Amino acid sequence: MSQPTIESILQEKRVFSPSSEFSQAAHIKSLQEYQQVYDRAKADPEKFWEELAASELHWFQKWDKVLDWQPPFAQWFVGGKINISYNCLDRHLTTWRRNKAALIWEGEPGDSRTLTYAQLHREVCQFANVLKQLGVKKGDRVGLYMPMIPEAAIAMLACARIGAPHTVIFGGFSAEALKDRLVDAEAKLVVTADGGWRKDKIVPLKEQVDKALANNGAPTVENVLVVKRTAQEITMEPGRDHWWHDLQAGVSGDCPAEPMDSEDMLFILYTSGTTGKPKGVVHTTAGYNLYTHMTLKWAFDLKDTDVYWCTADVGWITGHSYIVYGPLSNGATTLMYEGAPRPSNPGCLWDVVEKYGVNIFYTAPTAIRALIKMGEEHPNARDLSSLRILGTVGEPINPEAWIWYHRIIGGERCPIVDTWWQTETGGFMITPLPGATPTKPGSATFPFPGIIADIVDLEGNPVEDNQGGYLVVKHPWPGMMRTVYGNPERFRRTYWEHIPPKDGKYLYFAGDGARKDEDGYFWVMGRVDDVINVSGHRLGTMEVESALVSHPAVAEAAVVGKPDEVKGEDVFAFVTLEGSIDASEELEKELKKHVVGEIGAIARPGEIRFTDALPKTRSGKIMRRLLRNLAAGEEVAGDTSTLEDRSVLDKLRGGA
Ligand code: 7RM
Repeated sequence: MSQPTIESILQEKRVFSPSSEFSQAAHIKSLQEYQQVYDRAKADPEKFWEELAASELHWFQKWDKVLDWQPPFAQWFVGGKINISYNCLDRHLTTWRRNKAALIWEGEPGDSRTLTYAQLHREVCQFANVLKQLGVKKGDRVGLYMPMIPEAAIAMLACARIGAPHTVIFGGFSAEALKDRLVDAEAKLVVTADGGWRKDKIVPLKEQVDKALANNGAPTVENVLVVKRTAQEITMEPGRDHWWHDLQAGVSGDCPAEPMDSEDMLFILYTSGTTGKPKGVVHTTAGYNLYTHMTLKWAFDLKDTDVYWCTADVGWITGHSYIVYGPLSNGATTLMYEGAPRPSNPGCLWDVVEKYGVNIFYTAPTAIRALIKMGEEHPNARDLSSLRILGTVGEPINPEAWIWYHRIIGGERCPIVDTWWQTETGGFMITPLPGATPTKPGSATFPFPGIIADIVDLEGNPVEDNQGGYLVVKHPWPGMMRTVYGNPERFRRTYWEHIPPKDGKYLYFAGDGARKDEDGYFWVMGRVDDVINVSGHRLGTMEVESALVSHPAVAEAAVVGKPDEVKGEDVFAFVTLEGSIDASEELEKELKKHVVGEIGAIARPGEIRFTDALPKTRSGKIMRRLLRNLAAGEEVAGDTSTLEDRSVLDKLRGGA
């Protein structure tokens, strides 16, 4: 029941419509209204976004031009001056929201904290002043390697306030991966914590930072700020390392937001691709602010009274757009949770829903599948009646998980909002609007207003309904990534030339395969490149292969995704060893550990199969399709005539 199969999806014919009470109270109230808004946006996207920019955001100075499109490089709201931290904080202080909960934090073990807009504003201003005191200036990059604590959001907003782009590095990444990202971003300062809670264990974040910076590993980093969270023993390097609470104490809470150009860089976030090292996805200020604001408002039908909870980690785009910036820009109450369901506490999510009366809940299919396994007695034993909308993101959701979510968590009354989007897109691209869109389990339904999406072949020609093809976007949108940090050519190649532009018309290539059904519903099938999706996290097979071959015992490695009931896909590695070295269980363990050290626990191979040779074509290309079949325990399908040495395949099968 892991990944939806084509068969299960083609058979999926159920349609779920919102109740009329729900629709009447929603921002967008009917499919007809969605159609009207969509058509208006399509007819004149610039006018559509311009009107929303004027009515929804605060500007220090208005723009001169809505869109400057020099394919594939876009600039939105050119000439405008804006600050996203102002839009997330200051502008709410002059309204009744001043004393509204901005951030509710539920920590481990049993800690909690609520910050009102006024309190969050003060903390952000103070921390912005701390950054300034340490010499951080507009344009300097700041690395954040944080647990899920309020200080993560505070640090992001403080960076945005002074115009220092942040780069958040997920706390599950290894010291090696952290170092690579700090080096690529040329970070001047790192914010971290002594440790963080992950399930029932402490993750030694500061120790990883020490490792990353050892031997001048990231030479641009001058200072490290450390939040005291878990209070275990750590070493502080005099002159370089400072406690957050020491510097925050006594610093002024007055720090006016810097008026930023619309196109000033807001953040870099690294994500995996087909080739090479992870790419630094660059997002800029105004377009990202507007896009995350509008998509959250309409797709989650956000109301001022809602308690909104997204379970992602701030280390991923979902945490950036939909824990921090989107909700706070809307003046919402956003909940941040440090914990995770685990055998010792299988009902913890539902305790949080009950404790705070959560109204909107947003999580990933992999989490839903893990919760199904834990048993419905846990949600059934809690009062979940506050919930009114349920969201999902990260991978295609299998209809079985969709139905369970709808029935057991949503009590059959909550619309399911299946949001298709990417780190690169900044915000939701294909998503139901819960008061308007009849949903089909497994389909992300229709494009958001202003988004022109299609399914095409490799030449860019639209394919017939229900024919599989490549998911593309045909017009720039405000939340789109602007470039790959330091590598505009890679940006052009990866996203805009994979399907060659025709008559000057550029198509954004998402890297996903999809189809559109006879009713125009989009069904995203998954990646069509060498990216695997492990528990909703993107991982380049080549990254894992590089990690494996950096071990002295490994000669060659090929990594594929193996279907997994809970994770969606698991990492499966085929490895050939250096001449004199023998395969052993011990070596398998050591290699797994090595990958964790190079990348992080999310990349740990579930299985490593040692082999004498890898199946290759006559031109030397590894035939991954065959390896995927083998990993899945399937018959090797399709054409094998290009295989150079057929005995390799027989041997690999023998090992199965
Ligand atoms: C937000 C996020 C992006 C990739 C994307 C897809 C897959 C995400 C859905 C989905 C089907 C969805 N950013 N994906 N959401 N596939 N339905 N609702 O996940 O950059 O980390 O990953 O995730 O393959 O290309 S991401």
